[in-house]
Amino acid sequence: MFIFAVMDKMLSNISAIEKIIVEKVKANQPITIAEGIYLAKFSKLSFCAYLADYIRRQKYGNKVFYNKNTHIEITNRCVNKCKFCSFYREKGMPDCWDLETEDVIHILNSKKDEKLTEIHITGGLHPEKSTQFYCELFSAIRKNFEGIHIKAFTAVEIEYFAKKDKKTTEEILKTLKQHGLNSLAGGGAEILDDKIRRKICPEKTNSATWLKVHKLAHQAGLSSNCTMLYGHIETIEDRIVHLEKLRKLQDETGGFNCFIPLKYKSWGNSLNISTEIDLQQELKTYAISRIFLHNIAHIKAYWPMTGKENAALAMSFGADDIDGTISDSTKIYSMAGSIEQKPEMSENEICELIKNNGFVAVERDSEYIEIN
Ligand code: V47
Repeated sequence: MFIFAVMDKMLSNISAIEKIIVEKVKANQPITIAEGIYLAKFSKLSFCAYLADYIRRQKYGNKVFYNKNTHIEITNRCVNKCKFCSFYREKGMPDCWDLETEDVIHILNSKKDEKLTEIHITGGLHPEKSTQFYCELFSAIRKNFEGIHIKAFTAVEIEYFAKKDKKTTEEILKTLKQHGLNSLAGGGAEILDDKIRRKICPEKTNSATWLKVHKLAHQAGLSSNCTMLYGHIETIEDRIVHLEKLRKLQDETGGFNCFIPLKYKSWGNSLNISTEIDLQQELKTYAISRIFLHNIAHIKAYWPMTGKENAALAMSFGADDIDGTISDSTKIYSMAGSIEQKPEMSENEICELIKNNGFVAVERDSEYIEIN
C-alpha cells in the first residue's frame, strides 16, 4: 500500500510535459525529441525509472532474458584507430592477435559442452583479411556447429568489405548470408552525428552509411542490434537525436532486435577524457532508452561493459536483457578498464543474478524466441 501511495504522490507532483509523457507511454505512442530531452535534463531518475519499469512490465512481466553465447574476436588489428578504442593494436605488437579458421574451430570445439546458441563474431578492420576468408570461416562453423546463430560484424566492417572488394553492400550481405551469417551486431553506431564522429572516430563510416547498411541488412532478411556509445563529448541533445534516428529506421524496417547503451570507458585509449559518467546517469540512460524506443522490443544491459551488479540494477530501469554467458571471450571492455576483467558467467550464476533481483530468468535465442 505504501508503495502505491508513493507512486500516486510522485505522479501528482509532475510537470505538464511529464503528464503528456505519461499519457503517451500508457498509449505506447512515441514521445518527441523535445520530450526526450526534457526527461534527460529535468525529470527525476525515479520518474524515468517508474515509466521505464511500467513499459518493461507491460511487455515482459517479470521476465529478464539471457542467452548462452561466446564471442570470437578474430583480430585486434584495425585500420580505423578510433580515439575511444582501447582494443586495436598494430601488427607485431605483443598483444596483437590474428586468428585463423582452425583457431576459431578449436576454440569453439573446446566449448562444445556449453550448448551455445550464438557466436558473436567481430574484430578490427584487418587490412589483409578478405570477405572470402570470412565466408570460409562461416562455412567451417556451419559444418561443425549446424544450428548455431552467427551474429557477426558491425555495419562498419560490412562497409569496409564492400570497399575493399569493390562490391556493393547488398552483394557483401548476400554473400555472407549465403555462407551462414544470421544477423549483424550493433556496434559502430557510436553517436550518429558526423560532427561528433569526425572528432572521436574520424576514419569511421559516417552516420548515414551506418543506417544504410542496417536498412539493407534488414531488407536482405538479416536482423541486427543497435547501440549508442555515450558519455564522452556528446550532448544530451545528440543522444536523443541518435535515438530518434534508430527509432525512425525501426519504423521503416522493424529489423532491430535490441538496443544496447554503451557507456564510454576511459582506460587505455587516446580520447583524453578521464571521467566516466556516474551510475545515476547510466541508469537514467537505460530508462530513457526504454521510454523513447517504444518500437524496439528489447533493451540490453550488456554486463561485460557495465559489470554484473550494474546490469542487475538496470533491470529496474527498463532493461529486460543482460546478454549471455560469454565464457571469457571478449576483450573490448576489459581492455577499456571494465570491472569485469574476465567476463564469464555460468548459466546458474546468470539465473541467480536475475532471480536475486526479483525477476524470472528466461533463456532466449538471438531473435528473442524463448528456449524452454
Ligand atoms: O562500436 C569501443 C564500443 C562497440 C569503447 O550487438 C566502447 O549484441 C565504451 O557493439 N568505451 C563494440 N564503449 C561492441 C558492441 C556490442 C557489444 C555487445 C553486444 C553487442 C550486440 C554489440 O563497443 C563499439 C563501440 O561503440 N566501444 N570502445 C570504450 N572505450
